[in-house]
Amino acid sequence: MHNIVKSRQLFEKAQHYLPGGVNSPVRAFKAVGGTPIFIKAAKGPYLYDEDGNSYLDLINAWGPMILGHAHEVVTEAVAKAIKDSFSFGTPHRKEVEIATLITAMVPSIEKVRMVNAGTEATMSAIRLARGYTGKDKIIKFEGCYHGHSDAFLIEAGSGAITMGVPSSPGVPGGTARDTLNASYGNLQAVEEIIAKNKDQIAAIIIEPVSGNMGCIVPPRAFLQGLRTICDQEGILLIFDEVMTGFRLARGGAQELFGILPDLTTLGKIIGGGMPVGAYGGKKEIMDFVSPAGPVFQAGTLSGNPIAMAAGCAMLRYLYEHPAIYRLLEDTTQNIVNQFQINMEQLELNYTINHIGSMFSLFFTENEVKDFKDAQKADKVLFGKYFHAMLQQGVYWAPSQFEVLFVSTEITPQHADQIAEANYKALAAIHECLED
Ligand code: KE4
Repeated sequence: MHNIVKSRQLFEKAQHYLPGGVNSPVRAFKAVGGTPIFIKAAKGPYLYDEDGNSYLDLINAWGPMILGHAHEVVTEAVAKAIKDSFSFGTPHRKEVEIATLITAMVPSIEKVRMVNAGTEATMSAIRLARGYTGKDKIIKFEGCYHGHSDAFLIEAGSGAITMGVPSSPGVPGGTARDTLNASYGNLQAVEEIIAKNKDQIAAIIIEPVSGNMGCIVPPRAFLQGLRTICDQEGILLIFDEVMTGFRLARGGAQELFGILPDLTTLGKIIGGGMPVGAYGGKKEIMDFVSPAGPVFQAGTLSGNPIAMAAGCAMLRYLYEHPAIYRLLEDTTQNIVNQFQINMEQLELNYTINHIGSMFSLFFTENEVKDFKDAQKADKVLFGKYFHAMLQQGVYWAPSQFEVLFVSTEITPQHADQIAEANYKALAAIHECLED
């Protein structure tokens, strides 16, 4: 067991002042048990904790750190911007620069509004869709996560017509009525919901590749089917690319699949690690947003100069170095290939889903195509695996229902280290480590 005394002390104190000792639930290790590790610094592919342990990072701050930690392109841009103060509350040139980059990179975005988090982006995109169409209901998919605004904290009710029910106290029943749930990948379910709610649906929102029930890549035909049905029914198609944006390609999943949504929500990578989100799409829709149009949305720190400096540096680098996406894909394929070899040697057959630099190892031998499949994974075994990897210096996501993100700083040597840790962890939790 590596020494985590300082993390334990800090967590003990944190729980007196912060709910659960954290500022975002998944960080508390509830799904895997044990004490969350307090990270002190990070550089390249490594996290360094308060007790001097180092870890190869496969979370990368839940996606943003695609270039690894403290990449000089981003740190230098922030260091320069800080000299000019932190926030003006006025228009400034970097807002124009980042908007120009986003519209150049994301195929469907003609105009964009900068906000401060993915949640703010999706919440605003839904309000815009409702304002633009004059309709109230939305369709989301079980297992997809779009941030914590009320409209999304709704799970499929037991009712056959998938009437939503709040998945958190504090979400009013009235809100739940307007959120309908379908299962991921099931176009027929969407068609049935639309038929039962004719001319009442403003938008369908989806993670075009799921990352929040683990990695699930839907058939392209499913996404194309959503595009077609939205065109037929006057429904706006919203791709929530907070995770996949700038991650799967410069233009995200919509570039990879060649399917254009009406609105796109963005986050994570867009801020280079700083608090930034955005929503954007066709001009005629985005011009409904205040002050150009009647749909109100605002934010004191939206377009903050320091965050824009980080985001501009990150996006400009990705725009100018498209070859990194092939590098990320090759690194991820290398890791997945070695994991498969490990499982063959250990006579295990767990499911790995991956695309680009996103992957998940599900502790189930079934294929994982939707949330119900993902829920069949053995979460206890996952928890043991998580800690076995942590002990070997690999920081895995502390939940079976998360995805791993590979950064450009993971070299073939690091991939070998991760694969070796994976072998030992699988062997240990199955107690079949050869002598
Ligand atoms: P934020 O408000 O956390 O910036 O973004 C919400 C969000 C929206 N849409 C998608 C597809 C997302 O993945 C997220 C946030 N993702 C989680 C990871 N599962 C963030 C980690 C956390 O909640 O601490």
